[in-house]
Amino acid sequence: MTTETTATAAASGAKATERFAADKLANVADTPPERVSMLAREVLDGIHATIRKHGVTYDEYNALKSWLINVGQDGEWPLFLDVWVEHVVEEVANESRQGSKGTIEGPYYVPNAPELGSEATLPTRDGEKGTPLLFQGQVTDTDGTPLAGAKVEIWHADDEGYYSQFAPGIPEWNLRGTVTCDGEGRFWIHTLRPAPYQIPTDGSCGKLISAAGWHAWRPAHVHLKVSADGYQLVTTQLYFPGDPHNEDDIASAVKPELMLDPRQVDGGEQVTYDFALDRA
Ligand code: MBD
Ligand code: FE
Repeated sequence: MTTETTATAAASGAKATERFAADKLANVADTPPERVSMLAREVLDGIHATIRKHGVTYDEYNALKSWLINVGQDGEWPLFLDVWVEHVVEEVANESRQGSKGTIEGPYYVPNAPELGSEATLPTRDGEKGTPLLFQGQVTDTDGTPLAGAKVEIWHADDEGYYSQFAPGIPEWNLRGTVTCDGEGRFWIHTLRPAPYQIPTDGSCGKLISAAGWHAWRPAHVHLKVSADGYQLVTTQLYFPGDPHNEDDIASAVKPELMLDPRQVDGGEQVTYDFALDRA
C-alpha cells in the first residue's frame, strides 16, 4: 500500500496543525487577566514541583526544550494535546450532561462531510478492506422523544488505521459522512469496521512513547458528532468489545457506556446504538 510508506507523522501532523492554526484566541478574548495568570501560574508551579521532586538535570531540561521544538516542527501539537490532555477537558465540560456520554474529538475531524441522507453508505475505495458493518440507531431527547432531522457526523480510520485527509493517497471523504436522521430520528450507516489505531511512532509523540516505555495504541473506534437544533451537540466515539486496547487506550477516551454490542449477520456485522441529546 502506498499509504504505508508515505503516511509519516510529519505529513499527518502538518494536516492536523493546518486545521487548528486558525486563531482560536478570539473565543477567549474576554478572559480576565486574573484567570489567565492563575492558570498559567499553576501549570508552571506543577512543572517546578516536578523538577524539585525528581532533581531534573540540565541535560533533561535541554532535552525537553529540543523535544518541545520538535513537537511543533512535526506538527504534533494537536496529536499530543488530544492524546494526553483532551480527555480531562471533555470530562469537565460534560460532567453535568444527562444524555449520551461524550468523549474526545481527537485530531482528525473535518467539518462539512458530504450529506448522505438517513440511509447512508460511507464513501469507500474499490476493494476497501474490512468487515462490513451496519451501524443503526435513533436520536432522541433525554425524555425519549425522537428528534426528526437530527445530524450524525461520522468519521473513522480505514483497515490500516489511516484517516482520509491526514494520510496521503486516500480520497478526500473516504469513510466520512454527514447523515440526516429520518422523521423518527433514525439512521442507518453502512460502513466497514475500523482497525485498532496506532498513533504515529516516527514523530515526537512516538519518541516520548518509546522513551517512556509506553505503547502507542488506541482501540478500534468510530468517531461521531450528533446534533439537533435546540440541543447540545455530543462529540463521542464508540468501541468494539474484545479489543485488547479497550482497557489501556493511550488517549484515555474509552468509557463503558461507549461499548458497542455488534451481532454477526450475513456478510458482516450489525449494531444498534441510540443517542439522547440534552437541551441546549
Ligand atoms: C486518533 O484516531 C484519535 O482518535 C485520537 C484521539 C488521537 C489520535 C488518533
Ligand atoms: Fe480516531
